[in-house]
Amino acid sequence: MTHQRTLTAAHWGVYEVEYDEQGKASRLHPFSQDPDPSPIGLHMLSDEVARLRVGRPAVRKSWLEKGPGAASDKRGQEPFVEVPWDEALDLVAAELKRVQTSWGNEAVFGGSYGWSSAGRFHHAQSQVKRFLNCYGGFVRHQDSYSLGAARVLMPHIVASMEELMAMHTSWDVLAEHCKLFVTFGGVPRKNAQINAGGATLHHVKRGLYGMAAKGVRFVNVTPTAEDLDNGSEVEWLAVRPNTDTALILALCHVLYTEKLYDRSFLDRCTVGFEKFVPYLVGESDGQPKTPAWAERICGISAARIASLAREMAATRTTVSIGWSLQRSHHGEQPFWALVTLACMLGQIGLPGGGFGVGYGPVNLMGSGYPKYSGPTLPQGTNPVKSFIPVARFTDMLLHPGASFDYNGERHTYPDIHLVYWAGGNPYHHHQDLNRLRQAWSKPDTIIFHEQFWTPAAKMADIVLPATTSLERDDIGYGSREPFVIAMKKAREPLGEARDDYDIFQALAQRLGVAEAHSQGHASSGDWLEHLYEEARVKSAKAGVTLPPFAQFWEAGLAEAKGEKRDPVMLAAFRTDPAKHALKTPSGKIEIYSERIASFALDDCPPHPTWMEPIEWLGSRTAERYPLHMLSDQPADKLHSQLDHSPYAKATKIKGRQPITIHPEDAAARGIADGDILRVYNDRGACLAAARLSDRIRRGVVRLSTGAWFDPADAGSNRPLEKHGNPNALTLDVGASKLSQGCIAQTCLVEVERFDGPAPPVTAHQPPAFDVRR
Ligand SMILES: Nc1nc2c(c(=O)[nH]1)N[C@H]1C(S)=C(S)[C@@H](COP(=O)(O)OP(=O)(O)OC[C@H]3O[C@@H](n4cnc5c(=O)[nH]c(N)nc54)[C@H](O)[C@@H]3O)O[C@H]1N2
Ligand SMILES: Nc1nc2c(c(=O)[nH]1)N[C@H]1C(S)=C(S)[C@@H](COP(=O)(O)OP(=O)(O)OC[C@H]3O[C@@H](n4cnc5c(=O)[nH]c(N)nc54)[C@H](O)[C@@H]3O)O[C@H]1N2
Ligand SMILES: [Mo]
Repeated sequence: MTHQRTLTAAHWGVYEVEYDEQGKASRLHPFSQDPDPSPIGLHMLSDEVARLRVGRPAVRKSWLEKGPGAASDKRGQEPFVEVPWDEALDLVAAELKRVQTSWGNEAVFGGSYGWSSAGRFHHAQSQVKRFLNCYGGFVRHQDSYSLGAARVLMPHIVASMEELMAMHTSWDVLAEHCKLFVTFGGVPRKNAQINAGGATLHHVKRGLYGMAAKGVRFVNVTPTAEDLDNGSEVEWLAVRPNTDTALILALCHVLYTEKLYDRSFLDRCTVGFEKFVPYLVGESDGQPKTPAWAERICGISAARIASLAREMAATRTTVSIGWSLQRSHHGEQPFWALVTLACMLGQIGLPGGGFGVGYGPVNLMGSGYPKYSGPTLPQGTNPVKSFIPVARFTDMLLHPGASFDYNGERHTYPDIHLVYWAGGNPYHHHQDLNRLRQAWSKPDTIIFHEQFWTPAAKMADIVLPATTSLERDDIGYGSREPFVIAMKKAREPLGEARDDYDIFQALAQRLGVAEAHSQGHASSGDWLEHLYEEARVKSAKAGVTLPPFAQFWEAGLAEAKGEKRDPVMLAAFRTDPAKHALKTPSGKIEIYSERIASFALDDCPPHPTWMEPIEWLGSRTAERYPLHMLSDQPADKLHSQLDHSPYAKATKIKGRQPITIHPEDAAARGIADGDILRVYNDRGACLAAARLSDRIRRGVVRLSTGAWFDPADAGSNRPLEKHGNPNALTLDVGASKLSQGCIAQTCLVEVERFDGPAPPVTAHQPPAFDVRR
């Protein structure tokens, strides 16, 4: 018997699975075709990762003994009792039935946000939605934590984020034609390790180095210079966080007053410029948006702002923005301002000119590979109309019946009795986790499918153990990636773990909806072939050919063959704006939006506007909390996934998440490199370990997300978080009434040396178990 390597895909890349003599999966290797593979997943087979697996179905003790709602404030503090699968499934089915009968499906929250694992069939978030749709529906979520503000704003003013992401000008075109690349928020290669569904060939390093080699000049507007490496020179403009809108408006002001803007592009391709100008020049509010005005807000010198505007107008320029900028209070504004700036420069649709909305956040942007539809699991239709903007989860639990604004409409929060989660970690992703903990006691029942004893799983009532990608057959497919991956099962499930699909099918049987759920497919294998073939037919229509399923599975991967185009964003629109009209109300780019004007929102005016964030370095709060905390994405993992792997653990200092701080800010507080710090504000406090760097602006600290939430005293309201989870400190309010997006990057803190004996980190321990009385 030969033990050939097989492939597996993760969001962060493809790995080759090596088998030992006995045929046991023993080691993971980087994908040999990948020029810049990610090390994040190399330890997925390690014992340290396995140690935290959920082994058997488990039920919180009071819930098991006294039923739904019992001692719900003790979630996370009580032991679990392990039960046999059949009993666990009976309990879940009965509870779904009870809630449906008593309050209807409007009482079930299945919004279940989260990235799950790569693999298009066993995608947990799609699985839970599909299952709940078969059983009468659920309250869903709208938009994402990633792009809360941008997803709502951009279709009003230019195009949906999906469309824009798919048409980004490729790296090769940028290298060839762009002369000046100005980016707000860097192009963090650490983030471009990821592509939803499976990155296959990582190309961002090659893209950036290639541009630098061709002589493209880079200007990086960011509080931390660490987010752009092109192997060469980068000019760093160390902006104050959350003030980019003011800076961009000042660039527009220079273009306007010095007549450096492209009148003909504005006339042909945009609407509303004349309604924006009175604001820009200060006619409408008495404040011209001059470089001097912007300097006081953003901290970049007026002289440099003015000269940068002139340089942009004089040469082929791309302006790019990272997603983190819209993950802030009034996060719509920097995106709208950037598009407006690009319109004034008039290079949209030209190779190497125009704007980008996300070079860096994921691997797909800048790809020259064809776009085609890969396999995805259909989720069915949801009869329940109630929804929430994704980041309003705590508000929903705290305020059932209250109303909220969203995208020009008013809606009402439903009254949730049951929360069903699969494939996400709300104790990772949500802001102000102490506030979430208060709300968490409201529902009668919280059910999780999890692979690991994450903080969220530990806070549930019923936890069902799910398999990992290595334990099931699946298909990896990421947008604008050249390969579809046959993710072959590499080992048997650990413990009693089952596939999410099998769990849902077993529940569907108990609830009488098995047929609808399986759609007549006898097994997961049937589903894979069906989904693949469906995608193959669809892709062929778009000119991309894939081999038949059997051939693909046998080969281990398939190359999506199609014309390799080097896209130029909005080129067709530029050439003929009438024929290639945008889906905005005017068909053109909207610098002023009549539609948003009609919403009459006090926190989202109808054109790009500088509005002070609720807290920032220029606000009163900064007198007490003088540091702006950025909580960016972690380099060593995807969100909270694999925080317990040896690779991620090696990045910690004294077991805590490092927090980057400027040496002068550290010195002023008597802090040395490696010291444990207490990071705090009125909302909470956490421990983190000082990492000194002069590549961060003074007054700014950076605490990457992902350290598993680890409150010292689970019983108190504002416990000390021991591990370095920034969401112990962040603010849980919406970006605006337009989008209600999450604003994780709007957060002020203070830090001090923590001199006492530091409490041990316990986040990477399984919960306590008890036996049934
Ligand atoms: N402060 C701050 N907070 C942030 C952000 C920030 O910038 N700053 N960023 C936000 C953003 S952009 C995002 S996208 C979110 C991410 O938030 P999440 O997507 O919730 O984070 P993950 O850690 O990826 O959670 C995925 C969970 O799914 C589980 N899982 C994986 N595969 C399977 C499976 O097959 N079955 C089941 N049942 N479970 C599975 C994993 O074990 C893990 O616990 O965080 C947001 N939170
Ligand atoms: N390794 C890894 N990669 C990831 C993820 C992960 O968890 N791990 N998550 C993925 C997901 S779900 C998403 S949504 C994307 C997110 O991608 P982004 O939103 O782009 O990522 P962030 O890491 O939050 O921020 C990137 C940079 O923006 C800068 N920045 C923050 N605030 C400001 C500001 O106000 N002004 C300016 N000019 N710059 C600012 C920060 O300094 C930071 O270096 O990343 C994806 N990629
Ligand atoms: Mo995200």
